[in-house]
Amino acid sequence: MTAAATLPRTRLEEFLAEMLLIRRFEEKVEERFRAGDLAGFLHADIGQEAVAVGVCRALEDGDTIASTHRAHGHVIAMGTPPGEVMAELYGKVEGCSHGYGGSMHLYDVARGVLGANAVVGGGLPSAVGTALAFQLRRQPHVAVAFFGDGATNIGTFHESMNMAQLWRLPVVFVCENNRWSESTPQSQHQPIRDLTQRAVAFGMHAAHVDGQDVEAVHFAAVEALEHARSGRGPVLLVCETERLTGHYMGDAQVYRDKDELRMLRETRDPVTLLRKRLALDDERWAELDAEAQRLVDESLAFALAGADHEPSDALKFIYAEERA
Ligand SMILES: Cc1ncc(C[n+]2csc(CCOP(=O)(O)OP(=O)(O)O)c2C)c(N)n1
Ligand SMILES: [Mg+2]
Repeated sequence: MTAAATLPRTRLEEFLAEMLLIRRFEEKVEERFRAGDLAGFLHADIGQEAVAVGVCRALEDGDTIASTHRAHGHVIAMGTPPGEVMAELYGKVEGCSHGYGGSMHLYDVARGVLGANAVVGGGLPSAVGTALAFQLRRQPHVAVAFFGDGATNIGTFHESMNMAQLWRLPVVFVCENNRWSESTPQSQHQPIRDLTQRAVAFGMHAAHVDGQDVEAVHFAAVEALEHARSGRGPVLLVCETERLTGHYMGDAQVYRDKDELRMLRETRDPVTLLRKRLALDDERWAELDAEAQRLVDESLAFALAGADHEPSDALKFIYAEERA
């Protein structure tokens, strides 16, 4: 990337529209959760939208992602219709995982979404396996794994990094460093702050980017993907980001400094930062916001009109052997 590289304004407006869609989607999910419609644990990616959009918009056809428990934004950024994601949260047949998965098990294989993962670090080995398949089949694709700072403490992270570098697999490991693992701050769960240091042990190429700047994320992702695609091996891309909400919906965040959180919301919100940078007037902003809201309302209507499973469907897709 050259220092002067910039994206055209129209492209940045597209990115803003997509980040806004994810933001409004998450807010609607939270509203429906609080109303008692949605069960289980739901993790919003409010504050991390620029990572999802900046990276996913850099992918090419045939590239794949493996996601985490905080997956809604990644999947929407991959092009899965928001209605199919919402329907999945409602357990409907029309959901992207046909209602069998829910929030932490979103799949859309046709669009390259090879699964969200409730198990922290679960997506990394899956991305490495996908990349090995690409390499063996001589396909020019790259597998991306998203994960958080907490996941870099997990065995599968180190095993995946090791094997990917050893075999020079086309993988980009995207760390969303929000400096929290549930209610545990980074200072209490890992001894280093610069997570690119994790790559040193494997001799892996690493890069570092401000995860609140969607353009910077995008250029860093383009560069990392090109590195991996051209056979030069995997890349660890660390995005410094902010979790501007609770770990899960309903988390009162009693463990968090309220003034700091307020300050982060005022200064590090990726949607506001891009809106300011584009100097959008109120009218244009209102237009973009109304469109995002319309798509979210439509997604909810789609989910609510969806079909519930029959009780007998519970036995579908079970691969256990039946013995007489
Ligand atoms: C193997 C495993 N250990 C613990 C958990 C419980 N858990 C769920 S999310 C989470 C925090 C993960 O932090 P991070 O990877 O930084 O992601 P973030 O939530 O910040 O996006 C933990 C510990 C889990 N789901 N899986
Ligand atoms: Mg984290």
